[in-house]
Amino acid sequence: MSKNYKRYTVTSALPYANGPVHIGHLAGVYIPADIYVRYLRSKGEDVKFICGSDEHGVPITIRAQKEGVTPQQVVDKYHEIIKNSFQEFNISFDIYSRTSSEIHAETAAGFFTNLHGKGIFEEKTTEQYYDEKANQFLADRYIVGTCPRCGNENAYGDQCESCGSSLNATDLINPKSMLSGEKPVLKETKHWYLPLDKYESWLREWIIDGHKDWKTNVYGQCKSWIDGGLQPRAVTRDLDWGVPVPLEEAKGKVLYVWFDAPIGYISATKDLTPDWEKYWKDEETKLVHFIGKDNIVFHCIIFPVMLKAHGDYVVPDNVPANEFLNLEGDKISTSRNWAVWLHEYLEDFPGKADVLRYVLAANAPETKDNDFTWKDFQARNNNELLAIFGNFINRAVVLTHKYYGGKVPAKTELQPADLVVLDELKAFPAKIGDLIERYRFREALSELMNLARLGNKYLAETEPWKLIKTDEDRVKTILNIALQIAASLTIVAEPFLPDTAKRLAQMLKIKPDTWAAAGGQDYLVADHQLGEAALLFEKIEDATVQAQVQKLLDTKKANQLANSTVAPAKENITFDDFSRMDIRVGTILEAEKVAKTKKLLKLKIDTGLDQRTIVSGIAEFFDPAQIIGQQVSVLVNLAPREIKGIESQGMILMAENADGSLAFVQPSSAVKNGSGIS
Ligand code: B3M
Ligand code: ZN
Repeated sequence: MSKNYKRYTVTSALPYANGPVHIGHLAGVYIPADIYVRYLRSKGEDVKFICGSDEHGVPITIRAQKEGVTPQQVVDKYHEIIKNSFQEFNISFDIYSRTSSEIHAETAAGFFTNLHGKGIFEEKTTEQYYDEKANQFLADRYIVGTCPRCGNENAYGDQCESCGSSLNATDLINPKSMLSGEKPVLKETKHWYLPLDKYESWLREWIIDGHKDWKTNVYGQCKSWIDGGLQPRAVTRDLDWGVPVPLEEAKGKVLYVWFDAPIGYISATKDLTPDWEKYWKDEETKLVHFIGKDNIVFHCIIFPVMLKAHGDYVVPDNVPANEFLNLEGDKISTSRNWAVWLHEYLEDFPGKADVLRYVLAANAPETKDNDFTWKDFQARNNNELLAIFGNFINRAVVLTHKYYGGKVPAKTELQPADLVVLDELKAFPAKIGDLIERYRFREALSELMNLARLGNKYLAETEPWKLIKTDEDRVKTILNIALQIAASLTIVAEPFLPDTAKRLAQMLKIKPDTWAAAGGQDYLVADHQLGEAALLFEKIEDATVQAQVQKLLDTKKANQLANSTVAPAKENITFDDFSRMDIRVGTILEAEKVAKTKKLLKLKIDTGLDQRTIVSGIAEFFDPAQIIGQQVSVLVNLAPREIKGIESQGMILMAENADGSLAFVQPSSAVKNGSGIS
């Protein structure tokens, strides 16, 4: 189904403005989209690259409530942070808009009105949970209760994060409102539904028969949704944050965030240009959505059904969704702070946006989930960007300065080896471009590196630094050809490494040219004066990446502390059971480590009754010298036990922190040794 298109509308998922963006976002969505768009522009195509913040939905209101601010304040804050991060990584949107804007509210409401006028929606009254104290219906995320599958007491109304089951709020045992803590009641409410089921045969024809070209992960998910039987979906919600439903009888209701967010692509285009309609309504426009795999159903089924129902719009030609990127073997998580945040990366690696772009594109989770590790980051910088790309450019430019004052020497007679290299050079742009057009960005990037490798190898094999004494004509040809490769790199590297391409072009003193110029053997004319040689990449040291790994280890530790649960209560005992324990206050008189053990201290304690020896597993947390003189609580009538050959006569009571560290249980002011504890 390849069509001849005249223009492109490329969208990338609108990030929720409830937190900053991290490497997972970049690798999965924004870098692939940016590579694609920069390539199209370089080809001279008419393309609009659309994005913006998704500012509605429950995640935003929950964050607002947690921070004690309004939803608008939350989105204002994160919209700016996200927008800046994208700018710093050179994601070249034509517009970065937002869904809390006026133009969006109008567009989304207008879209709803259009479908409503056509009689598309089904209206249904159902029972939903309602918080009588807070006087509002509860979104699924606002209800917690016990998961009927696994017993987790903190499952949400839509999902249990413990066992991963997706739930209905009414499945929860002991549901509680997160607003008031009260038990919610069921109450009738009316909503508007998009009848996906009525579009099944169209979807089958359009996707199952018509889009076998889509990525297998995308096609497979669509097929399983369609085969599983589509249900009408409510497109309205009882919430006060969102685009109001434009109907008199729907006062207090808003459009469901997944109804309004994709319309955000349209309103952002309107925000960009008065000429927006041709980017959405003309059959010669190719619409492509870049998203992560969790958004497939919305972009391949629900939004296309909306567009189809409206009737004036084109539907996507492709939705090249990616899988997920993990971080050092664990799922990236905003709530657990398990992420490399873009704004933090640039604080630690100023000027190195391209390095991260490179590593993330090389590792993009195109066909399966992938892992980002700092070690790989370092290796790719040092062994690929620096050793291959940077080294090649540096050699070519430095030698030209050394032998020819930085002027491009003219080619002389070409030898067979030169012709092979020039042929290869010529073939690269089409090879790279073809991979980009098929959304195979990793392979495209590795072909780009192969072009740098070609140059590196050519110089290594021809050794102009040796020939300069014997065969100057050869040296001229060799450097000329090497510089032609370097010049082509300014073009074909640009979609992947825009900063680097720019710096390289400055070094070669050439203006950025179009894709068609790449591969040419006379792109740089003889006598053209180059600029000064400069290093494109620098080595990343072990200590630098170790510091990043340490940062993650600290996060992990903090999470363990925060998540470690308090041990469940033990069975009840009688007062008699308790009073059989004889607990006294004593003072530590002596303390020493027990030889050949890590954890044990041998203590001499004055219990008021006697002086006795107690062996205690506290050596990891206390320095023997520091604890002498401290008062402690001692269970004195515990039967003596032999520990490492020492008779231990009783036990010291300790409080254990969540991380396993220990503290003495002691009276808040000094008391007489032997005082009873009861
Ligand atoms: N904000 C979900 C997400 O960030 C959602 C995407 C909207 S795209 C129209 O994963
Ligand atoms: Zn569960």
